[in-house]
Amino acid sequence: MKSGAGRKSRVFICIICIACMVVSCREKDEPLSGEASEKLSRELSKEVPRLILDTDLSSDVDDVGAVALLHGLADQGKVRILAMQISSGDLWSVPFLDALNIWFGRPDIPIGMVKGKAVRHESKYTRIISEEFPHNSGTGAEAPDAVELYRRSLSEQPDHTVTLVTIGYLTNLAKLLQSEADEISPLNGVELVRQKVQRLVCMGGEYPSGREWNFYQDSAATASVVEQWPTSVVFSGFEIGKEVLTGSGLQEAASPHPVRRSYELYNGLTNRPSWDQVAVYYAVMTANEQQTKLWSKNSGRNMVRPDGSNYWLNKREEGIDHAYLVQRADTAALAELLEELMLTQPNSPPSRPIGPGQ
Ligand SMILES: [Ca+2]
Repeated sequence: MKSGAGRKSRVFICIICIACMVVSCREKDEPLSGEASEKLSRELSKEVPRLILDTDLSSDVDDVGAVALLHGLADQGKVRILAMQISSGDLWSVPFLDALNIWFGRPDIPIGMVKGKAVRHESKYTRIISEEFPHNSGTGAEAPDAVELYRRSLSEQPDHTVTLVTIGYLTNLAKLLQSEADEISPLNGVELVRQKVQRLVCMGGEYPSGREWNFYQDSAATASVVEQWPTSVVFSGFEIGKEVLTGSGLQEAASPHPVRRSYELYNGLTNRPSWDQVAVYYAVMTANEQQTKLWSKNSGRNMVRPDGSNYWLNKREEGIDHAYLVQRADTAALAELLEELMLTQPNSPPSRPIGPGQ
């Protein structure tokens, strides 16, 4: 019995060894079929798009919808959020944004704050929600400088991989371009953007011409960014989001819910244009090479006047890669699609409302 069992064990070990050799030979000697190799290569190269959001989350409420929508797309694995930046001088914007990120299960997203001279408007909701929902931030006065956070976040990324989306004033981006080499990166702002950023998606301006809020609030910054940005820029104009109405559907969201609460405080849970949601949705979906049929692009050059108004030149120019969106989608269908993402529910929302700074 003993010897029989030993022989069985030896046979079993031999079978295992032969199986290993066969597998090993196949791995070394037999190339994958063309189709399998292509699939493997596709999977290895599949990279979730990296994104930084710059928002004036304070005066209007579409920024709140855009943040909710961005988290919804991140939940679907379509985007990786590297950082968020506040361009509004409202110091409550930071704890409010932190409360949103915690609510949606991403408490570690770093938040930068515009420093120095900044555009500031009263908000109907940032302070109230910062006091009603849990967050881990002090006010914006204690938050990192947005420019420093930009430089740090960008310098850590592979070249030409980052999508920047701005849905507010261009103050932070102008300062980023003006930034000098430092201990974070030997590159100045323009060089750093050229090396790390794939493209900028900008909600701002009106096309082919007009005068729009984000552009004229800090018109010097706008002119500087539009003139100097060293990579591709896609502009989503006032005329695009104006007719895409969302927000009233948040009445369906269970309360308490910070996005529902924001719309409640802003306009009593009625509809509002979706300027910022359109820009974020476009940026993420096209980074995933999807949904491009919803818009077409008109290439040329964006020109900004000192008063923040803008006009479009249809001719292409060397070194300028500007385009603005032209909507092709049915407006009501697009609104429905965006609002569904704004209704994203976190997997496990924080259960107890607590005060600021806790
Ligand atoms: Ca905005």
